[in-house]
Amino acid sequence: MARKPVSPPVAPPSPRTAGQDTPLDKPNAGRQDTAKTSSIQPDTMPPGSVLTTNQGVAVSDDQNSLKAGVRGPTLLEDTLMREKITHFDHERIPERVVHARGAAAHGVFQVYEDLSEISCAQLFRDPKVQTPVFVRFSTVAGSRGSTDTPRDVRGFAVKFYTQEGVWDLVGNNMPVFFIQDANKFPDLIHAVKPEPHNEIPQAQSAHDTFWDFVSLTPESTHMLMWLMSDRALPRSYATMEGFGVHTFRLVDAEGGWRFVKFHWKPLKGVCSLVWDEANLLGGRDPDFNRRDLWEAIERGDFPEWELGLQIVEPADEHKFDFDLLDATKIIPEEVVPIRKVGKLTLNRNPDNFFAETEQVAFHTGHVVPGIDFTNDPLLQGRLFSYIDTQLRRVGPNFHELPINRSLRPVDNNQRDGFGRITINPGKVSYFPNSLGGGCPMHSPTAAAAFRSVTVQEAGAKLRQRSESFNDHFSQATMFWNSMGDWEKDHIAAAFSFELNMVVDQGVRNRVMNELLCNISPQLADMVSGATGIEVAPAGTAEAPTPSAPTPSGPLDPKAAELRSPALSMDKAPPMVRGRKIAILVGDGVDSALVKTLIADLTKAGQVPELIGPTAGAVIDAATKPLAVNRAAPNAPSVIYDAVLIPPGVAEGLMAMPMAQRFIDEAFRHGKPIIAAEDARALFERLGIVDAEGVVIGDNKLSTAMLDNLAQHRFPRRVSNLAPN
Ligand code: HDE
Repeated sequence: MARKPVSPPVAPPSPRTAGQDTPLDKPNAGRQDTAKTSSIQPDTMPPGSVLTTNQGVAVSDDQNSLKAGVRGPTLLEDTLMREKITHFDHERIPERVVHARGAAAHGVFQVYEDLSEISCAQLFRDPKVQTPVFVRFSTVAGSRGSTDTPRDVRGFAVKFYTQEGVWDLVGNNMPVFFIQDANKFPDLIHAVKPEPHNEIPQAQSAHDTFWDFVSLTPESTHMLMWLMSDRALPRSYATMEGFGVHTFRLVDAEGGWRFVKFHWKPLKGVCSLVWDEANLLGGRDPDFNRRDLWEAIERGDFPEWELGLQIVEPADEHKFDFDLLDATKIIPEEVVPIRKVGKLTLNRNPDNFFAETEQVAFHTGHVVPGIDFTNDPLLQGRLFSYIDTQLRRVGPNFHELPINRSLRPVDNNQRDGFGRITINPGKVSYFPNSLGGGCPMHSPTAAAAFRSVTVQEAGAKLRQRSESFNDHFSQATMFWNSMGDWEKDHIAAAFSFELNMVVDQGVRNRVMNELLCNISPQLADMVSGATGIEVAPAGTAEAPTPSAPTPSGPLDPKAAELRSPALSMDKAPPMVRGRKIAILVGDGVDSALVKTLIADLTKAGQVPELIGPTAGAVIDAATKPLAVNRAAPNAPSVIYDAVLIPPGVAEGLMAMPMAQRFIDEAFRHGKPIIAAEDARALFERLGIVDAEGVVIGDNKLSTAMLDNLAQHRFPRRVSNLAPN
């Protein structure tokens, strides 16, 4: 039977408007979501419901190829099959060289107030304007089919569809980067990607080539601290900070400018997974972050971030202990406060992963009037790389794909190329011209067009790094100093885990004695204890190889005092919506209490799920069935944020090793646990009593749970140095 068409037919685009639809137009328009219609005349069918070829010819049998006899060979003449299979064969485009695995969503950005005193960009000027955005989050090292939760940097790329054209803020969830000069990027990525002889390991930095490279690249030290911290294991995209990383410029209407660092501050606070949990999730739910983003948006729990700006006047450029053009440095928030200027809200899931999330093409060079670059040598290289990669990956007309289209109509004399969509009428494709009335012509008002800032640039032509880029350790030390005790434990455990995966003794020693010892003797000792790598007596460490730049060190006494409390995650996040709560149930459960609990938690914006021994139902204390959401074997504890055990089920759980493993894992991962009094014996058997964040004996279950939930995790409870 024919399915009802999902939308009215769409008129073929007029030549002039072809290619001008935007990702904001209702995306279902024109979708060919059809079913088999063999017995019905196409012209009596509603438009859009008949299966056709790509040339619009109706197809009556799409399930059998054309053969010479029912048991005979397939004919070359079967153009229907050949078109279908050829298209299928060409379905893949090259995955991104880095950031291949990602998930994305649509949304809006809006400023709180008129910021025209610092930027003439239209999206910053009018608090009434909602600028549509598309945001793609990603991991860096893994391929497109890898898991969501490896220890890795996360991409945080925002495409703003402003009235003045597209602005891409292509950032990460860490504010610094591994290298200072773009020329090193291919080496960094070759080192961190799976090793080329056997393509192992997938999506991990825990292998020889990565640590070999960074041990010879001391400028990566600060970034390593972020990578080894729990920032590399975000609980969800909605609980991640984002950073533009480089110093950019904001430009006002008069051409005056200031330096700026961009920050995204999540309204849900910053929350991470713990390492063992992230590892298990890799197997139990490889789509963990992607699913979380999708489900949150579907239920209306929209992820939100505030845009923060750190502004530095040009006159203050050289007032810092580091160079503003050095992407391995942050400006501590305590030194230049972050001004929150607007809000980003993600409120719509993509309709098609490939058309939108895969084909979206970001480029640091996509800026609008009011935003400009600096000479950061990493940013300068990116300005070349991103357009190059889009040409290779998506093709020269990538800007015409709906997800990449500018809201402002595009008009220029560029023509043709693979996949051209726009049909440009007329014979004029050059400038200057008189035959086309001089169109398209230069913008009559320079202020409304893109202008690069006027700055004096002069210098000898040379391949050299500025000496102001030489300090590679002070901010790594500052990061360490700013951590809480459990954060330090997690960082040391992460370094230890990674170095224990490294086979080459020379690499292990170099990381210890040339990087860690220059960050903090305490960190070096902790890692030494867990890896057996000896700390060389002062002054005896192997000299850096000649190809590596000379590190600044040993430990600068001034650096040992540096601190930036804002870097620590050791604070309770704001009470957040969307925590997933497992309620373990079995026969004999008090279902009235469970139903009230579910209603209360749902009202509070949380996501409770009932887990039973099998999918289906359990029989409650009043011998009535209570439907469950999932069966225990399909519901590992790692996909939940908290566990609740209502009265009446403990006896059943005692007989279920799987349930006990569930509770034990939740405990080891520091999750809030709350249980009725009758579960006390079960917890005693598991050796879990009197622990932080574990409440046993509250038969009402609700308020303590909510208080505990606000903590997200009880990290001091997590077993640290032994990940398993
Ligand atoms: Fe990227 N980066 N990158 N990068 N990057 C890419 O572009 C590159 C860097 C970042 O969701 C590629 O479309 C160079 C810093 C994100 O589609 C490629 C250098 C930061 C994404 C590329 C850097 C980033 C990319 C691969 C050193 C944080 C994913 C596919 C000069 C500020 C965007 C693509 C998305 C993607 C090159 C360094 C963030 C090859 C040469 C620093 C979030 O063009």
